[in-house]
Amino acid sequence: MRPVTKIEKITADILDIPTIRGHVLAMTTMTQQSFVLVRIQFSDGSCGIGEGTSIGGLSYGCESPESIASAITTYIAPMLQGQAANNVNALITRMEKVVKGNFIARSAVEMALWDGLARRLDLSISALFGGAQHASIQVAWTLASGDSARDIEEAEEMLATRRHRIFKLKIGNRSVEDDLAHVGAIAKAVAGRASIRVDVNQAWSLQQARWGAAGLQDLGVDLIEQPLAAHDRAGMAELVASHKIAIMADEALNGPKDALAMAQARAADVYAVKVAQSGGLAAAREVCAMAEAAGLGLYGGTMLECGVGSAAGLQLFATRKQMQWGCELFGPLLFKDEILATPLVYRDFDVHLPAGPGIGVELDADKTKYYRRG
Ligand code: MUC
Ligand code: MG
Repeated sequence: MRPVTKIEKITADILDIPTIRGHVLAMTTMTQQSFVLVRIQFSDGSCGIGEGTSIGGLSYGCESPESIASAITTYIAPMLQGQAANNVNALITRMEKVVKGNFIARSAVEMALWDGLARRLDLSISALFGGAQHASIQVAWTLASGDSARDIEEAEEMLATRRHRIFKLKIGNRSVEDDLAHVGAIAKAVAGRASIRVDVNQAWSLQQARWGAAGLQDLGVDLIEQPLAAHDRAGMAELVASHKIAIMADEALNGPKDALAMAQARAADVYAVKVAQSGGLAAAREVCAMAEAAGLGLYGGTMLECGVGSAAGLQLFATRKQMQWGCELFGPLLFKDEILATPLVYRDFDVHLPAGPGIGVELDADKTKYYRRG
């Protein structure tokens, strides 16, 4: 009889990498990103890697890089070390029982568990999840330099190099009037050549959103992401019912229960599904299924992860029948350096599913060491 493979050791390291330019969001301006990299060693000599990343310290959500790393090393690792490794579902239940909240921390560990299992089976995660239905997915780029002329220049470069033709504009930091002027200038410059969408990151009141949605619709913008506070389902439902422009939920979706409630409230046309925000790959798969069952569109979201988390998201999104709105797994392109041995491929407006087992990517050991905090 083969010995049972056990979880031997779980580590979590914070890596800090500068961004290629300031990334201006409604709640913060990013000049670097901090990733939590999880590595699991198993008793048969196999390994698994995972990533848990948020945005702007504690300004985006209620987990920070430090809290993610600490939840993993202090609570999750001691509880999982020594456990049988192959029943990932049982390990997810164990984590849920002992650690409340901390979705990103649990997601990072779960990712490494799936990665390890898939590698042992010599399968990709998409194969383990039933099979990929897409070899690549159209990938958006976020224009968020804070300056309209620079954003237009960036968009032109992305179109010319066939890297992106979906642009998401970060707004909500200025008045609605100023934001409409900014979006209008970019939409006019690339009219007929790109899809323009905006992400308000919860910054608008319902009154601002009524006005903003009408203005954006007139400018030919395709979609508005999370215009209102995450909890305001009734407000989102009003926008869905009264405007033709698509309304997408992002921060409102923290796992399958939110996905069900948002669908029941008809509070979105599209779900931005984020693996970390959903609480892991398995929960994110359920969020996708709820959107599909409710007839909503799917979009593969990002917490601006490096190649590890981005590849994991891609493995999941590739298994869905349709990703109508594409994805935004461009994280690795926003940073000054790459920590994968072989970077993800961005070509002809798509990000391509890597071929290897597990998440499909390997770390560059020197780079990982170089950017490790402390
Ligand atoms: C968000 O809210 O969607 C995704 C892309 C980007 O530029 O910021 C993130 C966060
Ligand atoms: Mg968003």
